[in-house]
Amino acid sequence: MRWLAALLLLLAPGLALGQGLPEGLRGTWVQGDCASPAALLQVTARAAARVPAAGSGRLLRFTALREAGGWSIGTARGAEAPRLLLRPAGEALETAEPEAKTRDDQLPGAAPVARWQRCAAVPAALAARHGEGFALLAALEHLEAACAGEAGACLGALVGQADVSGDGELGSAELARLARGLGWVVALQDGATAETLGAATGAAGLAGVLAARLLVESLDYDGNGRLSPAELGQDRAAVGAARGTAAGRPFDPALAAPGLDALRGLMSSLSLLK
Ligand SMILES: [Ca+2]
Ligand SMILES: [Ca+2]
Repeated sequence: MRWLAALLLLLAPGLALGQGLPEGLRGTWVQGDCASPAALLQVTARAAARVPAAGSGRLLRFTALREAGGWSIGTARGAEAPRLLLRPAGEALETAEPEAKTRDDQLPGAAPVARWQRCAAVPAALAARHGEGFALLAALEHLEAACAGEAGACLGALVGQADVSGDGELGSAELARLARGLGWVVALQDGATAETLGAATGAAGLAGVLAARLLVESLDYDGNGRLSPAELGQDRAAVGAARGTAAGRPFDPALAAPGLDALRGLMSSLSLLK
């Protein structure tokens, strides 16, 4: 259940962050040698994922962004509202992860500044281990934009993001890839180390293959072996539209978005066997 709880938190509505992080900061960054990186950093419009060769990784999905002192400062959800500072340094990128107690007007405080470079390619083993997670991280941002409204648009966007073959539908391999990416993102959000991240995504991959096959079996109404957006939404897209009106709880229109509910339902299906 912890996996599911983490997934639902991941899909909780965030705030609109304007333009997001500057384009020049986004993409894949490497710490150390390109052939043998000490860590990878993936920066998207509204998130940053740091995956070291050893030790704990970190995923921050920002709920607030601002510029100060030459830094872009992202603040993420969490008990201590963790922050990440990023700034360009010539061709390189510099980051700092300030301690929770550092005041906003004293950033980055005593936090060490890490330096990152672009590489023409990352080692194949690392690309294989993290590529699907990086792709899902970016896809989530597209989905959040599309899923604030009605379910049809949300499921269409999901197919658009996950459709590797380009036929406009999702087969079981594409759904399994989605499950592996989800497993990676959820594990990293949970503070996985480089070692446990591999195990977690491996487990999510195995469960994802089974869950993806079950999902295709359950919803493939025309029997072509793939799921169209309409099949994904059949009888299910409108479920949950009445959420968020319980007494004493502020109504949050984003939380009640049928698109988001449809997405949560589908992603939960992919994690049922975890
Ligand atoms: Ca496809
Ligand atoms: Ca079908």
